[in-house]
Amino acid sequence: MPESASPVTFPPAFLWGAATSAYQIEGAVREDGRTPSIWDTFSHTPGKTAGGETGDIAVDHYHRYRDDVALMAELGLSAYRFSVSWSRVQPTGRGPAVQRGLDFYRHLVDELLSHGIKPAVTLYHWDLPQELEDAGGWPERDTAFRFAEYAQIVGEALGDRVEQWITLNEPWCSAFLGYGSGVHAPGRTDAAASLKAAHHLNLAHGLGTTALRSAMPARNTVAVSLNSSVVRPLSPAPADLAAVRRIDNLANGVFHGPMLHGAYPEGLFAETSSITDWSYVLDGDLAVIKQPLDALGLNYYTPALVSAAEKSAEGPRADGHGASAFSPWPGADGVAFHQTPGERTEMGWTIDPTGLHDLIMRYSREAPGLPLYITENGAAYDDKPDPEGRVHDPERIAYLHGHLAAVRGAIADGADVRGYYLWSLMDNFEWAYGYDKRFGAVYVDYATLARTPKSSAHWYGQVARTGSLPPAASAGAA
Ligand code: PNW
Repeated sequence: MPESASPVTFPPAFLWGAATSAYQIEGAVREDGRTPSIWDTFSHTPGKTAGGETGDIAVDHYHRYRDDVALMAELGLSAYRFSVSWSRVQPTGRGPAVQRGLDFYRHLVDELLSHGIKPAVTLYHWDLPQELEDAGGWPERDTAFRFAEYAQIVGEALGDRVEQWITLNEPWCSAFLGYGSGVHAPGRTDAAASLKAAHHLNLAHGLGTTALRSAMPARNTVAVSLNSSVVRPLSPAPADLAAVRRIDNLANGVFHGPMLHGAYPEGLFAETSSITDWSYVLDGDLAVIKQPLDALGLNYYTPALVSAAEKSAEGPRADGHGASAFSPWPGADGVAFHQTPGERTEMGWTIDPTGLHDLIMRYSREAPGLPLYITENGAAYDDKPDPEGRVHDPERIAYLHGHLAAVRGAIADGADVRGYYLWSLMDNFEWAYGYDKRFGAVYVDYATLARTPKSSAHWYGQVARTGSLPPAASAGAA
């Protein structure tokens, strides 16, 4: 066998997981005391999601979690990342916890552990209790303190059996898609509010990390999952490099700056001074936000390609973040987004595994010594069962193969990557896109809610069981 065809082996303790989030899979939105989150309200508002679709039923994981865990075990996964629905646990976003809400997650965790699957809990994957939004939402400082209280409650309830904790998932999406471009809940389009939200999400991460640590055994680990962008210049011209720096501040530095270094990135305040004066960054906040972390989660799908522009085009922006006349990039009107050349997935996102390698190496330098996890990576395709009911998705296998090879390459280059969570375990509610975009390794028939592992699920399970990547040539054939 030629050298290039030999399998690529991963470190023995490497975690092979899949990821989901509460609102995207659970359904059962009115059961056991749960109250609406901003995503219930948003998805029930006409015109906000494709076809008016909602997470009311989603894939009914709330009632099918036992079967779903059995399926994960059958496939051979060693880890599972899921999120807790805040309004299931604290219906008003404050005050005492609802025991039945906590029980669901306790049962889920016990089921995972009994199958030898390591749970990783995300506390916040975008579903703010509606009552807290009504009180001002993330632009309101108090929301960060409410999050810390919620973190304490969940930490106390599950800290004896869950070791891996993630405070926030992709705060960039919460702040800038939720309050800036408005394509995500709560659908506000207010640039100043989006920056205020970003600061209070940072504060929530810091306060939440401290609360978790006080509530749990010291052996547990706390991390955050960032959808840190790989931002590339259209040309090496100084103006394009300046555009990269500007977007890098708004995509990455605005979160990792305070969280990892205790400071907002240089230039950010000046670049956004026409929008906000940042007076809500109070003395002591940055020390609260910069908590020692045990790991960093990186979510990666596609890189961004930018250049300097006279003035950004009117109307919907072609930067891959959904159609909105409002930008999710406050103060960056002088930046144009371009389509990265190459093959794309069903989301229109260009497939570029070198971006994942670059992202890992960047954070290896940004946070030396901090273990990294790829907490999301995956692709949407227009999967359809064949006449025998089997679902063949060679494109997804090729995508996963390329990105896992990039992870392995980064490890060879010295990065400390400890695990990989495929997005997603199964097809689910893809936010504003509804059920149209299928990210799952497992196919869901939305008429019956039956689950069928796609060929990529079998392929990935084999990788997980063996801890090694087969030659690329066999990828499509699995
Ligand atoms: C992430 N963007 O969402 C989320 O964490 C998942 O819940 C989601 O299903 C998955 O990726 C696929 O979309 C993102 O516009 C949504 O840059 C939008 C963007 C990035 C991530």
